[in-house]
Amino acid sequence: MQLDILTIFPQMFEGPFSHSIIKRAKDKKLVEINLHNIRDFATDKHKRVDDYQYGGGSGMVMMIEPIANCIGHLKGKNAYDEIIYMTPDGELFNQKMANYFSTTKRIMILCGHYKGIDERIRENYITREISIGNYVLSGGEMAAIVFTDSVVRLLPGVLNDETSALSDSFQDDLLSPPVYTRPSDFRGWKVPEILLSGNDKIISDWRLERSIERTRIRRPDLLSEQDG
Ligand code: 6GU
Repeated sequence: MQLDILTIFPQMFEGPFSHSIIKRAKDKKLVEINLHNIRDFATDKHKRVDDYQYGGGSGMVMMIEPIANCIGHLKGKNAYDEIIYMTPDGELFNQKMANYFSTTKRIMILCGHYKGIDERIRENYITREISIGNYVLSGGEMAAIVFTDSVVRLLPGVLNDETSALSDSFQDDLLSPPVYTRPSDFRGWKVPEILLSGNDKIISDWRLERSIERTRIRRPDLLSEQDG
C-alpha cells in the first residue's frame, strides 16, 4: 500500500511513524508512506499557503494553488483509489472504514489547518472526508496519524500471532475481554482461576462472556448497531 500525506507540518509525523507497528510495516515494505510539504508547492516568493477569507471573518484559509499543485503533481505520477481530507465535519471514522481502506492500493491524505481549506479543493479533488471524533483538533495531522495507524496494522503480514488484529475490540462489534499476565497473585489480587485451568474451551467461553458483558455495560450502542 502507498500513502501520500499532504501537510504543512511533515515533522509532526516523524515520531509516530518511526516506532512500533508502523515502523515494522515500513521496514517490511508492506506500506510506503510519503510526506509532502504543501509549502513546497506555494507559488509566491514568500511560500505563502494561507490567506484571509472572502466575505470577511476571523481565521485564515488554506489557499487553493499550493494544494492543487501538490495534488496535481501526485495525480500525474499515480492513480489514487481515494483522496481523503481530514476534517472535523467529515464522516465519523470507524473500524469498518479502516478495514475498507486497508484493502486499497494507493491513497492520498490531505491535512488541513486554520479555518480549513478553500472549498473548491473539496469540490474538485476530494473523494472522502473523514473526522476521527466529535472534538476539534488544531489540524488534520494527528487525525491522519490515527487513521494511518488503524489502517496499516490491518495490512496482511504487519501483525503476527502475538499482535493479531482478529481479537481487537470493535472488529466483531465487541469490546475485548480483560487480560492478565504473571504473577497470578499480586498482593492478594488474583487472576481469575479459569484462565489458569488449561481448558481452552472453558477459557474461550469465559472470554466471550466477559466481552459481551463488558460491551453491554460500557458500549450498549455497539450491540444494537449491526453495521457500524
Ligand atoms: Cl480529521 N481534523 C481536525 N482538525 N479536528 C478533528 C478531526 C480532524 N477529527 C476530529 N477532530
